[in-house]
Amino acid sequence: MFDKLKSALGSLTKIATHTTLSKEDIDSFLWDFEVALIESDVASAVIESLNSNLRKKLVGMKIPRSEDRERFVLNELKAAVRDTFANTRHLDIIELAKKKAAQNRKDHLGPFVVLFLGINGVGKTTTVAKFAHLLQKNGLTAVVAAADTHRAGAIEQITEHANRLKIKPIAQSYGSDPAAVAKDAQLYASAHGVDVVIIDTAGRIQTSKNLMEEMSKIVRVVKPDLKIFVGDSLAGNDVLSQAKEFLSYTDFDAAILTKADADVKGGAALSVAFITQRPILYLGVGQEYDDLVPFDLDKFVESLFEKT
Ligand SMILES: Nc1nc2c(ncn2[C@@H]2O[C@H](COP(=O)(O)OP(=O)(O)OP(=O)(O)O)[C@@H](O)[C@H]2O)c(=O)[nH]1
Ligand SMILES: [Mg+2]
Repeated sequence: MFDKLKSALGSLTKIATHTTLSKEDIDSFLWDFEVALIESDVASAVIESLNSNLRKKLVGMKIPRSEDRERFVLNELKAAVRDTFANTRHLDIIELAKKKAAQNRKDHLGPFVVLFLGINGVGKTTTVAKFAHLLQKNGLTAVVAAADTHRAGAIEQITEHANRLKIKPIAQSYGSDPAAVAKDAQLYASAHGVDVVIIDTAGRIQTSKNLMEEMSKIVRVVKPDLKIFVGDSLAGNDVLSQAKEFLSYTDFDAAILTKADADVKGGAALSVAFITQRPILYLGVGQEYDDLVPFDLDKFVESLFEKT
């Protein structure tokens, strides 16, 4: 991942031999940096903003004599990239679920409700199943709501996952109101002391606007504790327009990017985090239930600058 970026970095550390970084020093590096980011599928809006942040921060910067030049420049660069994501707050979803479950056991406040959103085929249903499995590994109980009542086979697909995971699927028939299915699941979980409700939703109905309105309705009816956008790492710039649209209709809290096992470039995570200023919680890295790994932005930024 980001091999080009690592070589671009070499061009900066080599030129940083004087005490003050000049515009020329920075320009030659930023050109390489930009090419590396483009080749890594980072969105152009993200690249422009990153570059302008870096330029503002680095031009005219004095390198203290006592400092190791390369280390100094590297640290400033990392800080500038990290600043770009300053509003992306850290979110420990398992901790949140555990807290609500503990409260629920005491005060019967109802289950922790997590809504999954995203367009068709990105991996929502698979991620719902992986997430249920993760909750189980953390000692939490869950039900899944089959709130994709549109696509043929969707109810059977989530039911099959639920059966394999030994959790209860809450389903109605095709064509029924997804918000009602989600509400049903919430009531079932409340009545049976289940910790978490996970809602699987449709990815396509007649129009994108219909889909967004359907999602907004589910949000109004069940008031989820957490709304998670699911995007496909391989979708390039499309994932950004999807993220923006879902953000404006549902104001989701966080994102999960799937198919990162095939995403060698790594730009999607950077772009989605930047554009939405929402944390990336996990990456899907395969089709097995355990193939959901935490995403750590700090570590990711570090990895951009690792030397090969
Ligand atoms: N390699 C890989 N494949 C994945 C991953 N996540 C999902 N898939 C595959 O992507 C395909 C679509 O996954 P689904 O979970 O059905 O996607 P969806 O978003 O629910 O699709 P709709 O129900 O049509 O909206 C399936 O073949 C999954 O096995 C992942 O992290 N890595
Ligand atoms: Mg699905």
